[in-house]
Amino acid sequence: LRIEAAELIVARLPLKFRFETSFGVQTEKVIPLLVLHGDGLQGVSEGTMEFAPMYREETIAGALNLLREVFLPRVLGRTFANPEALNDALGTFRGNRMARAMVEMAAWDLWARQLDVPLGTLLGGRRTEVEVGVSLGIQPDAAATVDVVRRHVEQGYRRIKLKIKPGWDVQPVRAVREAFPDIRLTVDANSAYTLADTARLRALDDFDLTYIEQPLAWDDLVDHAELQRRLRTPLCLDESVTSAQDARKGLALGAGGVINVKVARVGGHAEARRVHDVAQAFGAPVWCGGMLESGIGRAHNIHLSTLPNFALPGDTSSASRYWQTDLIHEPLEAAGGLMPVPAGAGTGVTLNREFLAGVAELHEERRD
Ligand code: OSB
Ligand code: MG
Repeated sequence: LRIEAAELIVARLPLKFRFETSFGVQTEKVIPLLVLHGDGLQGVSEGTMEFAPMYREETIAGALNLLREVFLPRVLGRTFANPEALNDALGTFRGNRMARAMVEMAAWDLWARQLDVPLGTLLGGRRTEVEVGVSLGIQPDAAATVDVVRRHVEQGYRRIKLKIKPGWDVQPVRAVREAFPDIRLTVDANSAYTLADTARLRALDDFDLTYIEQPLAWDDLVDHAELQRRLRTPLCLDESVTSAQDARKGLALGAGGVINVKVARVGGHAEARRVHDVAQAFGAPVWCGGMLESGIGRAHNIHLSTLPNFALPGDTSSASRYWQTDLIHEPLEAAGGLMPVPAGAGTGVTLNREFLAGVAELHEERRD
């Protein structure tokens, strides 16, 4: 695995929908990409940190700085036995897992292309399609919520996840549950509650939710364990699991019964697989989350989701929901709630360089 050169790209794309969560409203996406070159092939990854530190603490500006000054100099011009050996070269650094994951994930794509196998197969997955659901932002009212749920249920999505926040929780959930008694329904609070809201959260126990995602603080496991003792509905950890060790501690404490695995949040594919394995040992299902990725990140997510303990539908819905034009050539479209795994080596998708040139606000090449 020889790393000869790297391209750092930042693109800006308008979202097709207004995405409101407990931490704000999003109408466009700033998308950092990393392309690693070696032996005539390219591996590509997408950064999932955001412009501002709203979901976790990482930012795009911080990631670009670390990639230029610290991470890329550690790998450029070097040869590694495999992506895990490459990741070891970054392993002494603390935190900043999303920034490190950009290097690791591009290396996995490049390595799988060199071996001429699909990335999912290389990770140990066997599926050719994966089950998907959708994550729906906060809507203006209950009627609009039921409407947007109906549209996505009709498209075949296998799980509906509603974003909630204090003051917008029981009401939309009740409306949706009454309209759709049998769908697999979940909620995601993105850390908007505290233990003082226990009564409010306990009211959600009445709606047969598959799980309540990240109700409490983004860096907490202990209060989640206390809350879980007070609720029947399983909690699903998202923000507060950044590693397999976090997963072990969270599950051992009883902080939840489900984990949302986001590859970049935990530092890349190898760590994501370890989170998957730890959860499996605890008998806890995992599912693959999303960060409104372009086709590059989406393809990585789909490949990871081919592992066996991805036992619940992920957030990796059709690319056409998000973008008028995606950054890749291949369509990533689900049908009947199943997303086909892109065929071919690596992620199986390729950058649309011509379109990218028109939406890139930064494009630089780095060499050793
Ligand atoms: O909490 O899962 C989340 C998007 C951005 C940041 C955090 C989250 C999300 C989503 C969207 O829920 C999932 C997707 O459609 O990619
Ligand atoms: Mg979440």
